[in-house]
Amino acid sequence: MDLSHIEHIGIAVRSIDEAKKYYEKVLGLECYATEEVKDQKVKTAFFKVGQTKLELLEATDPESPVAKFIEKRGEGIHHIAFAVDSADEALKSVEEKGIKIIDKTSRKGAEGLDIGFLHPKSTFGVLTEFCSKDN
Ligand code: CMX
Repeated sequence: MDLSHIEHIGIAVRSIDEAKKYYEKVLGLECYATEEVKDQKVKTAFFKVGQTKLELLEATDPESPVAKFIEKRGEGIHHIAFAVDSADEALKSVEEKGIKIIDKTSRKGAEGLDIGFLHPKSTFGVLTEFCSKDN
């Protein structure tokens, strides 16, 4: 498995419209895409800083993982996503090493990437995602 870079950092917010003002007007970043990921019950907004993206996440349903996260911990960093050659192979590889995974196989995430999550209880408290482009 080779992690090439941090693909994005996911940030849970109550309102993308509100949070966007900070990223755009204070930090001077540009929101280059917004997308709803129905499967994950979230709306997303993307910014680029170098080759790393920031992904703002707003829940679209009270049962969304992001809604539960905000209820428990408040707004803030929700997950870190690593770019890999194959999310499926990376998930398999860490599971073989005893890490608890959330997704046995990858699913489709924002920007058409194949994504899969590792459980934060197995990764020192950091919800971790692998992302890869369709092979
Ligand atoms: N980072 C770190 N710890 C987290 C966490 C996060 N993002 N979300 C939950 N936890 C912690 C909880 O605080 C809890 O800890 P304690 O037991 O110490 O209180 C523990 O994990 C288990 O939490 P839980 O409430 O029992 O379980 P949840 O129902 O909240 O589920 C998780 C947690 C990670 C399994 C679930 O959020 C999940 O499957 N996440 C993956 C999918 C996802 O997050 N999608 C949204 C982003 C989609 C995208 O980027 O497109």
